[in-house]
Amino acid sequence: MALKTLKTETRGRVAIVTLNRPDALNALNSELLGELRETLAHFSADDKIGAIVLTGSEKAFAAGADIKEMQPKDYVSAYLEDLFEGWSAVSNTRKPLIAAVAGYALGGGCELAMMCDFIIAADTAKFGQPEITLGIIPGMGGTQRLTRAVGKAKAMDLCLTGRMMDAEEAERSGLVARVVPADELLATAMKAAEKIAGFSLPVAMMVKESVNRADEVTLAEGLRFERRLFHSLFATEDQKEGMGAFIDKRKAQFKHR
Ligand code: CO8
Repeated sequence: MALKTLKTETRGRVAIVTLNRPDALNALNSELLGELRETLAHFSADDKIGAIVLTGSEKAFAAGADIKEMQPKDYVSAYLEDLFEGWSAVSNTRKPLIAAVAGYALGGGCELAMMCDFIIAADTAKFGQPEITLGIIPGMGGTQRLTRAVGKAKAMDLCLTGRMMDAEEAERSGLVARVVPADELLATAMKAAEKIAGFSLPVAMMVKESVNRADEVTLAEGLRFERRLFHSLFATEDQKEGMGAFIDKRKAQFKHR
């Protein structure tokens, strides 16, 4: 497929997907959504890929939903097309997905980063939910995922004032997993992705599924879910191999990669 709004590349078992609308600071329009959905579906189905890195440019991961595309919409069309529902394809991606964020991650850009499994930020990153300044509220999880990530006080502060927070504050608040110098961003994200992609793929996918459950269910339900997945892994060759390799003092060669 010829892509207009994204660039893709594979390095070993890692796919790198780069948002590529430089003239609009990677604003997220429907064309980009279509291409991203197709790209994620493609890499999800590719046995040779074990992890995906989603990134943008030095200046912007993404400066939000495309305001120019959104501005003329009316209530009925937004409701009928279930505007932005299509983005749930990102959070429904089952393979590990890392956001590597430099520059602006605003509105839908911040929400897109939060749909990934974790965020590695450059020290230049700026996160925010400025929708209130446009007369709307976040529409792709900003009031929900951000609140779970940073707590009510900071989520209210960011969503009500529309201010941006820098990478250091984002790490301190629990929104991002690590902050690195901008020129080390992609290498750091790649290293993490390569590490993940070297493990057993079904195990990494179960980790993801189980951690995500923590946001959705009670502690008792979550613990039960985790234990059932845990038990199921004793039916796999990768559990025998992983534990056998430890005992033999050698590197594990997982079959299901
Ligand atoms: N939509 C469309 N175009 C944009 C967007 C955007 N979100 N952001 C930047 N651009 C365009 C600008 O219009 C400009 O285009 P042009 O050169 O044709 O005038 C170009 O990108 C460069 O931008 P600036 O000149 O403004 O660059 P600055 O460096 O001066 O400023 C900022 C950078 C501060 C990031 C500024 O561009 C800005 O404030 N952008 C808008 C940020 C924003 O409000 N984002 C929230 C959008 S609403 C939203 O995301 C709702 C989420 C709902 C779900 C989303 C699902 C995807």
